[in-house]
Amino acid sequence: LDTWLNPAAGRTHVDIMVPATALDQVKAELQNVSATFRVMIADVEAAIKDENPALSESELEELEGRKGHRMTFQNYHRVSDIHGYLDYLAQTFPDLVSVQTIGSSIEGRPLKMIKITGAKAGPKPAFYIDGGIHAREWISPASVSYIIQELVENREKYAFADSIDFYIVPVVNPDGYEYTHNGMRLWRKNRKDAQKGRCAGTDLNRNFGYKWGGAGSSRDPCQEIYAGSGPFSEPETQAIRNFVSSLGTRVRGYVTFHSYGQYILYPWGYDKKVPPDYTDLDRIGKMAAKKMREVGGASYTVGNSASLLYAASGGADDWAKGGPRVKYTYTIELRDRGRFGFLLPANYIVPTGKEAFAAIQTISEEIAATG
Ligand code: 0X9
Ligand code: ZN
Repeated sequence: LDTWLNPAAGRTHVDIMVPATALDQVKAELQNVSATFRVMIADVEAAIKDENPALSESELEELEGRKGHRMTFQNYHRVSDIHGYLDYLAQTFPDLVSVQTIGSSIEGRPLKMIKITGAKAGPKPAFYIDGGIHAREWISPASVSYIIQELVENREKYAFADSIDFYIVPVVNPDGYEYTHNGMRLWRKNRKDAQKGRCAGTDLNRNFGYKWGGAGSSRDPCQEIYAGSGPFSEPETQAIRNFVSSLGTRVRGYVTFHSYGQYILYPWGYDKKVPPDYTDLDRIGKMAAKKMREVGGASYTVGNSASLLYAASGGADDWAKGGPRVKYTYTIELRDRGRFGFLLPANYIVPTGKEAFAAIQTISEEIAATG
């Protein structure tokens, strides 16, 4: 069985994917132990076919000719389209935007970061945002791309954007992400050792070097939560560590987007403990949830990561809080709550992107106000 979502506080169910051949047996076992169950997705393969009606090459070329890039928010895109959009923005708005490659993935793909500069003079607080640590969580890079669009192309609407420098990596795990497009749709990890005929992939969200290797992570490369051979053993997590560290004490926000479940999580993730300033994190988190609901309609639950979900060590958020001590550090689990799970149809990109942007706006306004 493949667990998509574990049980959590206030949620007494678990989402599991069952091979068709095992379905009758699993149903019988569940009935045996008087567990109630509901089929959420009757045919995963059919759901995969439905989620992302592909644009043809000619439609993509038409788009590129008309707009200068291939990005839409009606479809999930390949890494090259997402990176192409960043390059287009840098060319079109050279005073505001620049693109930098902060490292390379295991398979040699660039880890591209877009910097969106605040218009105000002088040193400004920095806000680091990323997506796509987990390959199969397609709504994450899509929503982060939506955030980038708002910050650049609709900039005049947002006063806070003048007083913050944003640093955004939409696809932290490009190898895994590409593999979900051309290999296994439900792949989670990076593609470490994929060519070597053993179990492939490190869970990048278990590979960060704060409380690495503790609860909720595994030393077994065959597990979905394999933490890697050591803290920061992977080039993707190294690149983030090096880049965020280079920003120094300017960094006031760190948000990493995942799916699914609709949660705004704050540290710690390694244990059911909270950082000393968790009341601030909780207050801003709840303001974000309220705004997200207003703009997109979905409800998000706010709380400490290990208490609300499960303990999991080596996460990016714990490192951001425990290493460079970033004040507003969150993991946001985007839509949905299990109806489609990882296979969220592409027509949900815009409402979910609006929610993601509302969260960034709320946190940014706090950062801009407090300096
Ligand atoms: O388990 C994870 O890495 C995240 N959930 S997901 O379903 N997207 O895989 C939650 C991470 C929360 N943060 C920490 N545990 N540090
Ligand atoms: Zn994830």
